[in-house]
Amino acid sequence: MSEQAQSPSYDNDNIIAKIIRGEIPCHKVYEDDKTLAFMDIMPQATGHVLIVPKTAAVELSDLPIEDAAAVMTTAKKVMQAQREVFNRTGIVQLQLNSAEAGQSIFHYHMHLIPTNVHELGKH
Ligand code: DGP
Repeated sequence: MSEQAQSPSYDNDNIIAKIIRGEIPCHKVYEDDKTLAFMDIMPQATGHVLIVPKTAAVELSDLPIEDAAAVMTTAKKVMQAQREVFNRTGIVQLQLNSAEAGQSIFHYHMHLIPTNVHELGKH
């Protein structure tokens, strides 16, 4: 994992850092040099995917713009695949910044959830 732009509060032992290093298994759906996409272990809907940058960033404010661009590029690929595989157009894109917002793993991650926003939390 890149050490660039590391937040002072970044914990190298967070779950996503371990997944990126291969220390915790995941159901990978896409990977390139800057990003990884994998199935959420507690899906809010069928096909719930998490997209993460490989650089150490706690949240959006820590994420270098080139890594943010890479996350968005991967998100567009994953969203297209979700639409084809699950035959639905509605995909919720969600990303929480800080514990106050409900973030529970402190490595930046974007949720792509094939659902209606009003159905979130009801699964
Ligand atoms: P957030 O609340 O935005 O910080 O989302 C954290 C998500 O991470 C939550 O939807 C559940 C998911 N998650 C937690 N532990 C694991 C894990 O070990 N593997 C996978 N694939 N997902 C996990």
